[in-house]
Amino acid sequence: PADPFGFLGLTYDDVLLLPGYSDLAPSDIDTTSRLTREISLKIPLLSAAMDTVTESAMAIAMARQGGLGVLHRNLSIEDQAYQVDLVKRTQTGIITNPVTIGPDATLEELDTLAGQFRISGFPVVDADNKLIGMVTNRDLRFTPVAEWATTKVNEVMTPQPLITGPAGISRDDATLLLRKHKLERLPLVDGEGRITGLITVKDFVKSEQFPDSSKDSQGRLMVGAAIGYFGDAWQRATALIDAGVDVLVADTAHGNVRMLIDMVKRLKTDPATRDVQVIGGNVATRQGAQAFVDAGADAVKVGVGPGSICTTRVVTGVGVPQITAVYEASLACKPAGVPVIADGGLKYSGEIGKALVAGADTVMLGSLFAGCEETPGDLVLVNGKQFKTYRGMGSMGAMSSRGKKSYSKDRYFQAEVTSDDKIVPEGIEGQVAYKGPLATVAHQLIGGLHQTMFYTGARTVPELQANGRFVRITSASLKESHPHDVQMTVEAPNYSGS
Ligand code: RVP
Repeated sequence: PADPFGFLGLTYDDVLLLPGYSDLAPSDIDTTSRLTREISLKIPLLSAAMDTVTESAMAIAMARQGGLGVLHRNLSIEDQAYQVDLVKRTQTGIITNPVTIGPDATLEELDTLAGQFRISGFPVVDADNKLIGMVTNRDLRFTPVAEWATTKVNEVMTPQPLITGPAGISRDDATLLLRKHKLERLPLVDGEGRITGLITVKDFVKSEQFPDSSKDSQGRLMVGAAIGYFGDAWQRATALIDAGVDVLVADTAHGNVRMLIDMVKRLKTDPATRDVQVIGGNVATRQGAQAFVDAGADAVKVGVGPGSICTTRVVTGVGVPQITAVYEASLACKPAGVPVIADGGLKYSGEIGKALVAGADTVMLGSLFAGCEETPGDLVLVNGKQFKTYRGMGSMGAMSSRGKKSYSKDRYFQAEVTSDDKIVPEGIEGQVAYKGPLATVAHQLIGGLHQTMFYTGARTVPELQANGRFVRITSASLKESHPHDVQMTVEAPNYSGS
């Protein structure tokens, strides 16, 4: 090429958004944005598919807030599908596929089932799936544990006649029935008396508490899950679909790879899989994004090396500063109507708006969420302060066979490396400050985005994307942006210094 150095790449700290004329009340502002061709989210946030960030508890919390959790894949296929199942069975008014039990099951089996699915009440059905009773944890309490192995469900259950609702009952009618009969649970049956659903009071109250939650067409919480292309990735994809996953994220650290692009193409053409939304990633160039657009991806995820725990750029010398990467990818995605996800590198709420103006539609966060109560792993106490572990999926810890088997090291193209001392990591292991429940963390992040939109005069995300303008800044300006020349004495909930 004539100019071997190409163009200058910019990242979050290189730019600020220009203020714009604003004639808005804060309540006018709407943060809804497109996740994929077919799914929109009320808040444009995703939690990263990392084994210290997103398992079912985090995915549930994310969907309740109006975002989406992407389940990591450093798990067996069965375990990951089970996590999807846990999310799909949670909250939301109506459980469409309730776990049932037979009348001849023992109380010991009932207890095991209750633990496995973390639920406390079951419809009892006959071989024909007809409802013959209800049994709950309470029914266990009056039988001594020593007799659980020999006592059958039909000896303790509440038998028919039960109060039931018709299969297609409305929310209002269900509320009336629950109130009138002071029910904890309302089983739903079809004309033949076969079980079709279950409503619990607890879930009904919760779905009122989370009006913005991300729900599928049946009212269940939405969830994403990561897959790759290597080995049994196809089986993983179909198992996740069977469990009800809404979005598959087919990604590796370098997504501009033929086998991964082929995987996306196959997922979007095979009749067994093409109805699920598929995100391809990660790329950092226009050409890389175009390859996924051409393969039929429903969104493209952008980010090579910006992650807080990522060493890809130092280990390989490859990467593109994130604002430029997002902009370049959007040049391929926008004309095709394919949303862009800015993945990694965000440190503050102000960077969400920057990513959106650069061309993203949603952002994926790792370090900003890793300190939440709902992430996997225990609290670590260091010098009287609480922390949670946070590590790269390309770190030694996530890729080595120390501890337990690594299922995801093919994300860093190390699937065939069998001995730990031959692994070439591209990430580090560390910890972040404990931040409490996701709801409070998300409140600060979305509160920041609201202010971005107010300061730029944008009522909606598409308005912000269309009208937002950057100013490039120097390192002197960056210094001016942060608090300076003062000693911080009180920590703010959305600013931790550096
Ligand atoms: P951050 O939000 O800056 O912590 O970045 C999270 C992102 O970093 C993830 O969504 C993923 O794309 C990337 N990642 C995860 N592991 C590694 C690694 O080990 N290099 N990178």
